[in-house]
Amino acid sequence: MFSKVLIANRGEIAVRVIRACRELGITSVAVYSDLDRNALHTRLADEAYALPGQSAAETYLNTESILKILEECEADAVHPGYGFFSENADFAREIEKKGIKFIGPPPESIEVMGDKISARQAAENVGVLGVPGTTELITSPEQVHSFAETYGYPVAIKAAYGGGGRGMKVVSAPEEVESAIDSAQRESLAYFGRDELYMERYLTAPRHIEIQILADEHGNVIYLGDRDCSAQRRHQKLIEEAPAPDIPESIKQAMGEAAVKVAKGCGYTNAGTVEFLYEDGEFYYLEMNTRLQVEHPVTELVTGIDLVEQQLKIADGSPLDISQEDLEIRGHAIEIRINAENPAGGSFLPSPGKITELSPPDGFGVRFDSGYESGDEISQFYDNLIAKLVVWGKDRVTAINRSLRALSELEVSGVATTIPADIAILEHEDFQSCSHSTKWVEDSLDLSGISSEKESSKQEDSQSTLKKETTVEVNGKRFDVTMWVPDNSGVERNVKRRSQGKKAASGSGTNEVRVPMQGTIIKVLVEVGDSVEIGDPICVLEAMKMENNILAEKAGKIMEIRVSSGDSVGNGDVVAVIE
Ligand code: MV4
Repeated sequence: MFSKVLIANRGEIAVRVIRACRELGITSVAVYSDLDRNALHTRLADEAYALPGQSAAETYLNTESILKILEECEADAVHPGYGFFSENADFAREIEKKGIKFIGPPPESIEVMGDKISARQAAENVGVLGVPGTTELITSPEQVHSFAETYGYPVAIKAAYGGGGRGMKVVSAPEEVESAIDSAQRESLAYFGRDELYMERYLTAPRHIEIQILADEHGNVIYLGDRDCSAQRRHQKLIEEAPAPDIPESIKQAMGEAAVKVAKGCGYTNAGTVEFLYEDGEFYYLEMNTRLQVEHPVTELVTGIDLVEQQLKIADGSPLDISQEDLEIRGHAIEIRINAENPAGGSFLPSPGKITELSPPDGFGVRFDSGYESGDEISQFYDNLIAKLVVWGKDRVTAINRSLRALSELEVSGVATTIPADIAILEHEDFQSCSHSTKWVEDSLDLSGISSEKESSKQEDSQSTLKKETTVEVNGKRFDVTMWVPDNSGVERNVKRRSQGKKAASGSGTNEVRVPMQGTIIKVLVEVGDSVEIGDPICVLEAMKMENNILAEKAGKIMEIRVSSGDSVGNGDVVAVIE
């Protein structure tokens, strides 16, 4: 086995590989940019070397810097993680020229799959078919017109060197073709430096199913079941699961066998993923990803196989120690991506900044792969994936409920996150009944009611607490209540609410007095202009057959009252504003 592995990556995937190395007794070497000098992966690795600079191009995408470190540290292999150099044939060649093992497929396989036309051809050569389409370059609009006469509209015009949906245009009528070709070419040239195009019939509501494969360097290839990654927006996946639910076993087996054929056909080795679209009982080959994927843990949880350990063993020349017949899929796994993005209104705006508090969930069936800890900074320069919550359950319903339970324990403060969108998906009846597709989050999921403010941590804004005594009435019975409330008069305080799905209005609370649950206002106890102290009752909310006093969370003057007696209010609604 290798004695030292350099991990040419950062964040949670670098951490994932470092952990696997440690378990196998391999010395791990991290590389880190200026911004990552104290990052989790830098701290966890046995050795760490600086990549001077900030941007990805200056650091994690700087071949020269990485090659220099390789000479210095004397690693015998490089794990590229995902993104960055993971699917770069030139980088793999540079590494291997130095006699260092690239933990991934041969450069030739990366090249075949990197060009989507040759990838389509490679699959066709072994009898695996994509969506009806062409492997010839589009040179004129007439080609698209005549293709559409046979197969009908819509037609997808795709960039041969595209990725992540870039350079793909969908046309629904002949008059749209010319300008779609132009814009697909422009986009592809801008992003990938090449502008070759091809086309396929466009499927309007497919599911995205992918097959994990492992191939050793002795000709053995197996598939490790399937994953469904249909819950995505703008080609960024939000939630993935294994096995893909509600697909006939015969189809899954056929997809698995097709994936193995494709891998064998291109001389593939190491871990890889073959992507398919599934619609109306048919599946179609889409492309092959020649790297370890973000969502690999869901496959690990249902197969019990450590994919990074397998990658290291395969790269070291070992034959596969698992056979297709021995492989068993057990239970159901769900991965929830926690990105530093604000999903409010479906916008998913990046929310870089300092994570003031990160408190991971725990318990049976819960795994938390994080690239960060409390106090770490999410930089605008890199991918904003904070962590992946990966949950196992005996079946899909258990896994969904466990995911929601774990999300209710998870606390992230300081940056906005995708958590409210993740909850909205998991709680949605379409997701639960598997009637979603790759278009569903963007076209059908209503994210207008959700918000994810940059919450600040409790420790930071509650320097001290005040003991307050008051009385409340519950069901007509009087109780004395003692409260310890934050003594932060004048300091902005954020109210944190967890696990409230669509209504996760984790408000920038501060001046706003909000109700914690749905109900009816039965009495308003203050008037505009009144001065209130922390803990003073503002109004009485009747909810779940009980009367609840809604209290002021800061001292000040009542500036606004937004409700009156008899009003119905929802979870998180503002009843008054204090200044
Ligand atoms: C398609 C398609 C429908 N029909 N091709 C998007 C990214 C690129 N890698 C391939 N993509 C698609 N190709 C045909 N012929 C729909 C998509 C697609 C998609 C695919 C997988 C996961 C999410 C997606 C979201 C939108 C569109």
